[in-house]
Amino acid sequence: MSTLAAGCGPQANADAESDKGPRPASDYLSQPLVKDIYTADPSAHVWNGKIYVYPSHDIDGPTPEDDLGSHFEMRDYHILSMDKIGGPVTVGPVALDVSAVPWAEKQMWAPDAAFKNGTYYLYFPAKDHQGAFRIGVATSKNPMGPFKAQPKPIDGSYSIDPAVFTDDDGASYMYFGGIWGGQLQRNVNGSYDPDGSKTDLKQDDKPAIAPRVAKMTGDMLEFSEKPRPIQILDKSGNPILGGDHDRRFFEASWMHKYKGKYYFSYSTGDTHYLAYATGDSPYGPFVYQGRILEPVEGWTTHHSIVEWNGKWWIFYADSQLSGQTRLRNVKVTELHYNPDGTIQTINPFKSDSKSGTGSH
Ligand code: FUB
Repeated sequence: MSTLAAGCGPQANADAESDKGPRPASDYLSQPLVKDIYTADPSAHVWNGKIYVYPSHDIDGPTPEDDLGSHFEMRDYHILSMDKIGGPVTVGPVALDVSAVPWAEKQMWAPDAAFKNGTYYLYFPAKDHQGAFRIGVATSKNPMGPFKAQPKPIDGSYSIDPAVFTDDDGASYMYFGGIWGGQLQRNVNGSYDPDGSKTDLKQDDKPAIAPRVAKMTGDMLEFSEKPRPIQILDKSGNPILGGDHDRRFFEASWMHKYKGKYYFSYSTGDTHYLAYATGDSPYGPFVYQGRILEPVEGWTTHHSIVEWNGKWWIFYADSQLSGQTRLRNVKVTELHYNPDGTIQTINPFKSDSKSGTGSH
C-alpha cells in the first residue's frame, strides 16, 4: 500500500492534479462526513433506523510509506453516527484503544461491526506482538462503545479487513483478507510465514489469492469452521488470475444481498478500483460483474454498501482533506442498480462524467 509502487491510478492522478493545483471541493462527488478527525475504511450499518459508521481512525505517524502499509499506524477507533444521510454526524469518543487489547501491538486497521441479541460486536484487525495480523472482536451494549476486547484474537483468524454479513436466516459470516501489507500471501499454506519480502504470490498465470469466508459461531465470538477461500470467476467460469490486477481481489471485502443475490465487493488495490462479483450462496462462487467505484484521490479505496430509507448507499473514503494517502476522510453517495441487477459505476469526480453503465 504505497504511493511508491503506484505508477498509475489515483496517486498519478493526484500528482497530475498538483501541477494544476488542488481540485476544487465542488469537483468531488461528495464531501467528507467529518473534519474533526481523519477517518477511512467506513463500515456502515443501520440499527433502529439510525446510521452507524465504523471507520479506521487515521493518524499522522512518523513511519515512511512502503508497500506494506507501515504508514497506516492507527491506534484506536471512534464510531460515527447520524440520524439521516446528509444530516449532522456525531463523532463518538474512543470506542477501543490498542492498549486495551491484550494480544495486539499496533495498526488497528479497517473494522466492521455486527449486532445480535442486544450486543454489538466490533471486529478489527491488528498486528500481534510477532508482527502478524490477526482479527479480534470486542463487545458493547452500545453501538458507539466503549467496547471490551476478548483476551485473544479469533482462533484461526489471520490477515485484515473483516466484514461480517448476517443472512436472512440469521447465520453470520466473516469475509476477510488482504494481500501485500495485509499478509494474506503469508497465510496461504495454513500457518503464518513471517517472510516479509513477499507482497503477493507473484503467480500471474495462476488463480489470484482468494479472500476468505468463515461462518461465525452463534455467540459471534469465533469461527465455527476453518476459513474457506472464495472463488471469483470470470463470465466463462475461469478463475480471475493473479496477473489480472484490474479485477483480482486485493483487500476490503464487503457482502450485501440485493433481490436474493449475494454481492461480494472488494478493492483491486494497486489499480484502485472497487469491483464486485455476484453469486447464489454466501460462500460463492462469485462471477465478476464490473466496477462500483473508479479510483478516488489517495492510494487506498475501501467501502461498505447499506440500504437506508429505501435507497442504497456506498460509504467510501478519499484523501480530499489532507492530500495525503495516510490521512483519509469518509464519504457517502447513493448507489444505483440497473434493472438487470448490475451496479452503475460511480465516478468520484464530477468533472469526469464516464460513469453509469457498470459494464467494465
Ligand atoms: O486503512 C488501512 C488499510 O488500508 C485497510 O485495512 C485497507 O483496506 C486499506 O484501506
